[in-house]
Parts: sequence; C-alpha cells; structure tokens
Amino acid sequence: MTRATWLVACLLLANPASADSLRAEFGHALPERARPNGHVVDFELVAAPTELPLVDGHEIRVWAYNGRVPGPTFRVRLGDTVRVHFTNRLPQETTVHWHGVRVPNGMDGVPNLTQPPIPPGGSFTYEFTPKDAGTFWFHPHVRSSEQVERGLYGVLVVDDDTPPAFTRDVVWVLDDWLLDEQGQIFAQFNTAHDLMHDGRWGNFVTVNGRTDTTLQVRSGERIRLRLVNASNGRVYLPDFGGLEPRIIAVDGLYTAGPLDPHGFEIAPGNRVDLDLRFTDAASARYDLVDRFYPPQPNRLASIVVDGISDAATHFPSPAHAQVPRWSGGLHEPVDKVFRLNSRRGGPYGIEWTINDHAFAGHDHAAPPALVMQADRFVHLQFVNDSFRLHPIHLHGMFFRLLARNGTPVDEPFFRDTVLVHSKETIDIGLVPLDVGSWMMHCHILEHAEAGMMTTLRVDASADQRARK
Ligand SMILES: [Cu+2]
Repeated sequence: MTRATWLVACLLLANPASADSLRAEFGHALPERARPNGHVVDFELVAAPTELPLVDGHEIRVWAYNGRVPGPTFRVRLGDTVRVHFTNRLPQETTVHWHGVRVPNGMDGVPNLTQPPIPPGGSFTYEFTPKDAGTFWFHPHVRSSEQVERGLYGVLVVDDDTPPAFTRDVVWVLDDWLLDEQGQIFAQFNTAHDLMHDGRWGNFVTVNGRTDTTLQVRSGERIRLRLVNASNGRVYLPDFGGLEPRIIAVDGLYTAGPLDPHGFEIAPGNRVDLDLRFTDAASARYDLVDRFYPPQPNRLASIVVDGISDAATHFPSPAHAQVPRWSGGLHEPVDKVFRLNSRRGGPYGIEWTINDHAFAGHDHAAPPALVMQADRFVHLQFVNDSFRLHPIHLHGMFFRLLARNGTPVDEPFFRDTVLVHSKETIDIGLVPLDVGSWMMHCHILEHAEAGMMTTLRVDASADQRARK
C-alpha cells in the first residue's frame, strides 16, 4: 500500500459517509421525472358553500368540494396526466395544493409564490403527471385554518401500474369538528386558545365526515385502507381493536417492508396505507379508536365482518420500496438548523416563528430560508424550543427521519410530514429532485397562519441544466 492509498483508506474510515456516498445510497429511490403514458384524466372541482348531514347526521353549513365533505377522491393510474378544472364559488380567494404530489412548481397551489390566488368566481386549471403512486390529498393554501376547517379537502389516489389485488381499496379521512351550541362550525378561527395550544381541536371526531362510519367486510377479504389526517391540529394514535394490520405506505410512498402500526402517530397532513386481512371469524366486530390523549379514547370507526369471501388474496405485500438507510447521514454537517418557537405580537397576538421569523403574506416574495441543489444530499435539523406540537411539512420533496433528540431512528420509509414533539430536536435527510420554490410549514394550520412557514428553493443540478 502506498502512502497515498493508506491516507485515503484512513480518511474513509474516519469519515465513512460523505454527501456523495449518501447520494449514491439514495440511488433511484424516487424517480426524477414523470413518465406520462399519454392518457389525460379530466376532473371538475368546484369549491362552494353548502349544507350537508355530517358528524351525527344533522345539517351543517360547510364549504365543500363538489358538494361533499370529504370532497371527491380522484383516482388515476401512475403515468396518467391529471387535469383539474377548478372553480372558486367561495366568498374568499383560494388555491388548491396537492399535498405530497411532486408537481411542477407552478401547480403547487401556493398563493403569490406559485400562482396568484384565485378570486371568488375565478377558475384555474391544474395539470400534472404524478411521479409517485400512492395516497395524496388536496386542500386550499389560502386561509387554510379556516378553509380546511370548513370542509375543503379531498383525496388523490395514484394507483400503481399494476395495482395489487386487494379485494377493496377504502379511503378514510380523519377530521375533527368544533361545533357550537347550534351544532354549526364554531365561526371564530385562529383564536388565542388555538394559537397558544396545538391549533384547533374539535369536540367531534369523524371518519369520512361521520361519527358512525362502519365498514362491512367478508371473511377472506384483504383490504387496502388509506388513512388521511385532514384535521387542523389533532394527532391520531389509532388502536385497531384487535385487528393486526400492516403499514404498507406512509405519506403516499410504499415502505421498505410491512410494518406494525402500533404506536404510529398520524399528525395533520400524514397518510398511512394499511394492509388488512380478515382471515378468521365469519362474523366479528372491531372498534377502532384514537388513543393519542389517554385516557379518553375517541371512537373512529367500526369494521364488521359478516359472511365469507372466496377471493384470492395470497399476493406478496406491495411494501418493498427502496429506501436509503442513511445511517451515516447524521454525521454529515447540518446544512440548516430551523428553530421553532412562539412570541407575542402579530395580527393574532401570538406569532409562531422559524428562526425568530414569523411568515407574513408578503414573505412569499422574500428570499428563501435555504437554497438547495437538486440531486445532492441535504441534512436538516429542527429544534423545537416550544412546548407545543409541530408537524413539519415540506412541499415538493420527501425526506427520511434520521434522529430524534440525537438518537438515530431507523424509519424504513420516506415522509413529507414529521411530527416534532415538545422540546424535541429532529434530524432529517433528503435528496431533493424537483426544482422550484417550495413551502415548508407547520401543518397545524393555526400555527402556519400565525407565522410558522417559510420557503425553500431547489435549484437545478448541473445534470438537469445540461439536459434542458
Ligand atoms: Cu406547529
């Protein structure tokens, strides 16, 4: 061994990971480009006030997509181009954000950053070809704490090229409702109480808008259950009441393998796809509850098994994604630290800050908090200096959790939203691929409204520039 190679070997041992090796480990975990199959799927989407029998069935004045709460579930196949003709019939400006979908930046639905807000009576056509199959959702990005709370959210399911042979594919949207004595949506938003706590938590928890949701299945069935948390602030810790589902996808993307959902917290913005097999009794009942805040569990929904199905359900779990371990990522220098905190001031009397800055509307045009280069490994750290919860959501990219409070965490999946607990520090790693200006914000919508938002910019890599 020459002196030079000996030196290189020593350096490699001392520094086992490098940004380049972490990039190499990422491999082709996420496709860089969409692969349009030439098939365009057109959808109409109208946001308008209406009245619907929700919660326990009484009429509630809501704002709804296509006259329903939850709004429609749009289903397409990977490779299809989604074209949504959107019309705003609300008394306020709005936009539609496609949460978790790696869209072209101009389709991301962020007012004054990626598009002008859509005025009452106005319309806009969103068009994109999803790059990833999975469970996504959409909601306004204007006055979200009010507009989402009033009922504006829907689901986008992007099926695989060859979808696994589940007997059924079911979407459950979790939400909670703060109703007044008349049973209507409590019409004060962003209250001091909401802002000082973990946002607006309702007095009714619903699945698909109802407190009495029940899924009828037959023994022998194997169901894909997609959970979406559309709540402004509430976190769910589901207890499956004796069922033993397996997580197969988180935030849309397949996990590296099937996972036990025990203890998995579903924060606002998060999605979890479950593989549910009903193999035993020809009749059974399971009551699913949320146990995030013990000891009072919230009823979510029930599953009733009745009868027998002879469907063939012996197929392998679809959860076998390539996910980098990035165990060396934690030792890479931190590219940017984001400190999360609050202070008095601002239009609501309390502001939520990232690095002592509370985001205001005009900040959409301000320089980004961080500029990243596409196709390079990035190490970010979030330090929660407050006692409240902050589910941090990044638009336009997926990341992997590396550590909580400095202790390495091996989550074999990507996320687009991670819950940062009281006084907690978390580290994440990512390789951004999608160029543009992307929001990063707390998905407790009241915290975001009161300032906990910022922008990140991803610039094209040399390779991407060369291809243009
Ligand atoms: Cu927050």
